[in-house]
Amino acid sequence: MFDKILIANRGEIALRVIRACREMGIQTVAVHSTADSDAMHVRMADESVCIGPAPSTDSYLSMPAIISACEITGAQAIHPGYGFLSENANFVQMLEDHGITFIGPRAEHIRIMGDKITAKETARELGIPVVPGSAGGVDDMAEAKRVSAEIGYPVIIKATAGGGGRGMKVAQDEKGLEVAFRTARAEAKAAFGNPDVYIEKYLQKPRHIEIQVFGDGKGRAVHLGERDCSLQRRHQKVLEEAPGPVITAEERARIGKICADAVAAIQYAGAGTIEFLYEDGEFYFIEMNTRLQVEHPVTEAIFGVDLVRQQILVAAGEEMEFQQDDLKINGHAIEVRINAEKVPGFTPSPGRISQYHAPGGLGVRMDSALYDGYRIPPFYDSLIGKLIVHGRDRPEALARLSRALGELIVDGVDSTVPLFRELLAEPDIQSGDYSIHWLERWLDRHYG
Ligand code: MV4
Repeated sequence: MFDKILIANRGEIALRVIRACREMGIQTVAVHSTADSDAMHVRMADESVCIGPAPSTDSYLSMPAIISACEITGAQAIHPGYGFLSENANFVQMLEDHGITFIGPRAEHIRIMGDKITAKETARELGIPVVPGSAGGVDDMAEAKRVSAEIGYPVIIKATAGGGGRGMKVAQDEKGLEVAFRTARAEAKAAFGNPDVYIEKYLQKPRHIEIQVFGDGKGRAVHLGERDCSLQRRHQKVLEEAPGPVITAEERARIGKICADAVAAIQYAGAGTIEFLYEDGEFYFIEMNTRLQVEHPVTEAIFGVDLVRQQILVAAGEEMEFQQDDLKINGHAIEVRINAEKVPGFTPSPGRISQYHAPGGLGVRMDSALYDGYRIPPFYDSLIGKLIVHGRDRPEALARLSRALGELIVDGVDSTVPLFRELLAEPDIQSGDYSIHWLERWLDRHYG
């Protein structure tokens, strides 16, 4: 096992990793920018290294600075958290050259899943159901029309280099396709330096369901059910829950086994998420994320596992501590993302936290790096906390969420806390009747 791990991240996820390390008796190294000298992850780690100025390109994204910090402190492994360098195949390769262990999958798997066409092609070959669409890229209008007529309108045009919803265009008919295809390619070239696009059948009212998988890197893998992440705004998730309110035990077992078998077949190492659109009882692969996700705690809550601990074990060449048969769902969990943002525009609201009080009690987990008097710097993501509740069933989780939101105090900046109090009053949220479009429509109706 490692003696010392460097955490190449900040905020709540850095704390999350430090906590797992501490329970395993592993020393921790925090890295930070000059803007984060007073950050909680720096205080909580055993050691810290300043790796550069405030902009993340010069600090949290600086591979030489992070590798130097490893060499200076003698850290043997790096946990990347999410975002930043967590899905950078070149970084993983560079670490290998320096004899540092990356706590995550192999560079090859990150690279495959980073290209959306290769990812979809690989998923299809591994037996994962995919959205009907073009076989690979589509580079001229005639082919775009042929493919679209074959799969039937409406269709969606996506950038190969895109992801996270950037560079997508919907076409209702052949007339619309002409404009959509041209703009999609132009925008993809401008945004990603790569004009390649592919075409899929457009699903009109799906849910976003993602399957948590975990592999030991030697051909054994399990699934840990699904999360429903349909409540989102502009591709930013707002609330996530597990299990999905509309997924049956049979559906879970079936798609879960497909995903676990697929990642076992490629000897995938560590945590991964296979994202699907779900409509009319069918799952359609869209992407795979080769990292620990922001919303992993809802899965941890219902399965009673520590995913970060398992990531560290597997990276050190040890066995994960469960098999598929050990993994039984207990109750229901919901996470809400607390962002320092002003609703309804979701404009960032950095500044000084004049008062912070975390909720507690049975079934409540608050993952946050906030403290009284902390100054939220304006340079990074606006996520300042995640409130995760767990109950015996969905109604109990909802009641607990409402109770915990009542206890939570985040003063001094605008936040998404009041939004959640409003959302909980909505019958569709109480019943679980929402699709990927629900929140944007609700925001339009309430604030539009
Ligand atoms: C789609 C789709 C409908 N049909 N693909 C958006 C992000 C990217 N990961 C995939 N996305 C979508 N792909 C087909 N064939 C609708 C979306 C989509 C979406 C997906 C998940 C969560 C929120 C979303 C919001 C708008 C559109």
